Amino acid sequence: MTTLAIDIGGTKLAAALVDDALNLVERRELPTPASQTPDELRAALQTLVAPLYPRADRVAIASTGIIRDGILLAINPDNLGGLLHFPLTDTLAAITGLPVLAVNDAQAAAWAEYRALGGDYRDMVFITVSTGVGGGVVLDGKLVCGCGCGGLAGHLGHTLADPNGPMCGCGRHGCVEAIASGRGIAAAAQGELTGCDAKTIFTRAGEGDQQAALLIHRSAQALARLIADVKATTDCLCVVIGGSVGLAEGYLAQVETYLAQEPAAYQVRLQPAHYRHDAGLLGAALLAQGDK
Ligand code: ADP
Ligand code: BMX
Ligand code: ZN
Repeated sequence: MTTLAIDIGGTKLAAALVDDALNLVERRELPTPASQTPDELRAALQTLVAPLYPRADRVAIASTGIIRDGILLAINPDNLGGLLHFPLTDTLAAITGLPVLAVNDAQAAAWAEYRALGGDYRDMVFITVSTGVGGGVVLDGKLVCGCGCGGLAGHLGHTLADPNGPMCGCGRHGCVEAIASGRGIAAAAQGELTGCDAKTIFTRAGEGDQQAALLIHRSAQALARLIADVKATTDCLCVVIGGSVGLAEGYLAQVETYLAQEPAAYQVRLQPAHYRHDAGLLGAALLAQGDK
């Protein structure tokens, strides 16, 4: 069977065809539109999948947001141009005429990354540092998705980093996401970095810009503290980091340095996502294959 896998992030949309052996072909990307109404996202998804879906048997979506009954509900609508609610599975079913499965992006990526560990661990946690900060938790070999009514399980980006920190788009002050995410890094930029996105801030840091370097350190420190909390909560032996900020050159090493400053009980093995930027696509495809 061929799966049309789709990854909906706050910055980019990706899609590819995935076969049963998890080979990924014809990967396409488009920017995520920023609009409070669903029409632009629907149109972008249509454009993205049009060349692919005629060769697919089913659709598997890894999407930012809480996925409840096939509907995307943003906990942080700022990550989606203010869009709060999107009928995700119905939209893709209408476009493709195929059966559709949708799960949270970080949960999907967590599953692919857990499988990639090859049975060495019973418990692991995946964290994406991207437009936002997302999380997926695997405990005792099972992906934690919540009770089915809430869908909030694993939303680690909305745990507290600093009660006096910046307002998060979810309505809470000082979430990890408000500080560590790509948007959080960009939002704190001042002076000549005002208006730069996180990618540009990483480039400037590489060129020796002190403010840019501090913004990245602040993100890495918040992430390390979150990881220590994750260790205390789950006692997992491995935390896998993904997302374009998480995978940016030098970032994981900074997180490791900050984590090493925590007491011994909070130390945990950190590694970059095996599937790099495709973890969400492949995790959704695996879940659609019935792997769980
Ligand atoms: P999404 O959130 O849509 O899944 P990404 O994982 O690419 O997408 O994360 C987007 C965020 O990562 C943006 O804030 C962007 O500025 C930042 N980013 C993209 N590429 C890089 C890079 N090479 N280095 C550092 N940050 C990056
Ligand atoms: C936000 C939240 C999570 C998501 C995470 C990473 C929304 C729209 N998204 O915390 O569900 O997993 O961002 O998403 O509320 P990404 O867009 O950075 O990949
Ligand atoms: Zn929040």
